[in-house]
Amino acid sequence: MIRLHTILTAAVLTIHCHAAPPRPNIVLIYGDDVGYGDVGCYGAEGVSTPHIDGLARDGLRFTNGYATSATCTPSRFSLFTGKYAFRQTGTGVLPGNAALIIRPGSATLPAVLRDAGYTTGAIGKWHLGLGSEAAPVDWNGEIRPGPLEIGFDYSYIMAATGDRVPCVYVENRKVVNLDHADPIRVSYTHNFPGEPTGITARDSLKMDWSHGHNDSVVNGVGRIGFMTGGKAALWNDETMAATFTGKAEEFIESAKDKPFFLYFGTHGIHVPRLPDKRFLGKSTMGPRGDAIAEFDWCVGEILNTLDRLGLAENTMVIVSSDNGPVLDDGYKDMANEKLGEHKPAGALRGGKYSIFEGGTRVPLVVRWPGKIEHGVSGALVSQVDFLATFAALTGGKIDADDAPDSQDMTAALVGKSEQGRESLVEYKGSGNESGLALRKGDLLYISPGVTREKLGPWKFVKTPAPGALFDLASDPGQTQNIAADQPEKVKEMRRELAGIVKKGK
Ligand code: NG6
Ligand code: CA
Repeated sequence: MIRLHTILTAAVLTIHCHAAPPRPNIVLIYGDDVGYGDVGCYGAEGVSTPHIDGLARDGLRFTNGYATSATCTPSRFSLFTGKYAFRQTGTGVLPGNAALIIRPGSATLPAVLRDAGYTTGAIGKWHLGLGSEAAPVDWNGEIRPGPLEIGFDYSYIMAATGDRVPCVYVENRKVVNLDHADPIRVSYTHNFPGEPTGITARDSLKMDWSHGHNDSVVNGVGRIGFMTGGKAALWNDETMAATFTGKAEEFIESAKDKPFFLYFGTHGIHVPRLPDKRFLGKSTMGPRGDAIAEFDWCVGEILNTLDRLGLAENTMVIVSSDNGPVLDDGYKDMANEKLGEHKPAGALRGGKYSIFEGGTRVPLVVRWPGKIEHGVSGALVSQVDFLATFAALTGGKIDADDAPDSQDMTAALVGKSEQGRESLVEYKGSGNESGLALRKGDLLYISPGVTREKLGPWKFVKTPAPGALFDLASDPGQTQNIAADQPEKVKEMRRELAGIVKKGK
């Protein structure tokens, strides 16, 4: 009798286990401007990234993983909405006082996971706007709509970028450490009386600017845009990585009893590159390389936290980036001069802002112990797929109209298949429909237009009609435009790209 009971219990348990396998926590560590060649396991020189390399060793490293766009805002827009950013105007690089560009209540990545029972957190870089056109943000009041209105349970963010005002952290709907006797005001058109700028106070700057970045001075650094007030709330660039990482760890700790999703958008390695003093000299490349070392430290801290809490086994950790690399992006931080042998985009042509491969092909490393195959995968995957993929992994629901460009890439992401997407669209990220490319298999078609190449000083390159064609298998550096040899292929891919663009209309 006892034996039978034991067997029955075991059988029930087995059935139960099959019916509801534990759903993984998902931690997405999203670097800023980290190029395809910027981490050790992708060939970096002059800096080591042991934590990301370890993650790749224990997981899967993708050689054809893509951000959707070559700048931040459109890439994050696509990541959260499952929609290519060229489908919506106004998704180019946003100022720090822009309105939220994602519709509250829509089926976003965090909303779908939250509805599936996940606790969702957004820590770090936001850059998707806050407030609405009708009710612009008052930084001294309740800041909404924002992350909490598009599906996050908790947020601790910077509004835009490290080089844009307002230079304060926003926790849920409030500026952190705000003294109401010293209200914050922000403008992208005019300075406030008596406030120094990067031009008037240039001699006092701790890091000089090379282009732009000469409006308000915060923490000794010229920024884009003007602000006044909020002195007690101003951030410190040097402690930003530790601040965000600490908040990410607190979130994991508080959310650990239910499945959770953490979007951790690091500021590293965007400008201004002012890593904590512990990282100075950790690379041979000056601030840009030291910021890579700091970014790797952030990854290590998150992995340690998962280990400490016994969560590593059932957590899918993803490390990637929002767009390709850039050297001098407006501050004199010696990024060009101290580069040495390091190739920020690896063998790829172009980088941030460019329609060439270096703009959107980025590091993508995924670890989920025991659940995914180890190694290197050449499957073609895009971050626009995370919504459909994570929905499939977690039992989240999306309707046919939601996330129109997102495909379920679970099999590719866990290494069960080398078969990723058949094709994907790459985008310069200019906020309109110009600067698109279609990758299909190993072929890449680039539409006519002008784009940047080189990592600086930039060179502008024109692609004449009917566009350029490259074979990325034999020519990853895109040195040979084979459009003239394959006019039929060009026509076919041009037509296909036009069809994808039209699909959303
Ligand atoms: C550019 C800024 C650059 C960076 C970029 C956005 C100037 C001269 N350049 O306009 O420094 O902030 O916008 O970067 O102002 S992103 O990674 O957020 O897309
Ligand atoms: Ca970026």
